[in-house]
Amino acid sequence: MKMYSYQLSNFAGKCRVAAYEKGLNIEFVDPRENPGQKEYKKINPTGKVPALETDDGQLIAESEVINEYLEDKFPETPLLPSDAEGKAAVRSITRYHDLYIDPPMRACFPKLFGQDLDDQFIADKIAEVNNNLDQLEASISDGPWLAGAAFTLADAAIAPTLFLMDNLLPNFGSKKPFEGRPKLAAWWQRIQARESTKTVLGEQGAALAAMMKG
Ligand SMILES: N[C@@H](CCC(=O)N[C@@H](CS)C(=O)NCC(=O)O)C(=O)O
Repeated sequence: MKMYSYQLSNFAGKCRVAAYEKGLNIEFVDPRENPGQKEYKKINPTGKVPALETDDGQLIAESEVINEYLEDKFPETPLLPSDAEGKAAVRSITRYHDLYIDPPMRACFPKLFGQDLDDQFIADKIAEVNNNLDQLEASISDGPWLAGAAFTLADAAIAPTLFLMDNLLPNFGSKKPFEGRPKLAAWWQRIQARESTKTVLGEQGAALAAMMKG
């Protein structure tokens, strides 16, 4: 299998966490280098990462669809509980991530690349980010993992995004994401010690350092 991925991308990061957890043999490719963005759009019209090319040549886009596919195809190391209620609890976190947690953070990114965004716009988005993080803090389990005793797709989804928030939010005048959120802060310690997430956070860190260097 081949996965189109950027090292810094939080969406690609959540799929790399799942792939590393499951010990899968996947070739990771940056589509800006190979096959190049123009050709990549012929394979994946949105041009976004991640996308997974299966061994049969099917292209699967959208990070959560990819992770659910990996879970269906390689269930030996499960990242979803076996019962319907447990699955729903994990999926409510992954969906909350995609629909609510990521978008207001992402809306601020153009400012990092020199785009002149209105101060009030940034302030509103940062307020939304912090409100959503408060809601996440209120809804997660007491641990050790976000949805309870087992590491799941919920942890895979949230960790790479919180890496970006931890490193980038202060640029927008926000407090750090773990400040005043004890459950998330304790979880973050565990995330940094776990092999799959430690690896992905390291990959994101190297890519961020390279980007900042210019
Ligand atoms: N809903 C998509 C979002 C993917 C996404 O926004 N990827 C970003 C990187 S984090 C991207 O490829 N941006 C480049 C672009 O939009 O051209 C998913 O879950 O996979």
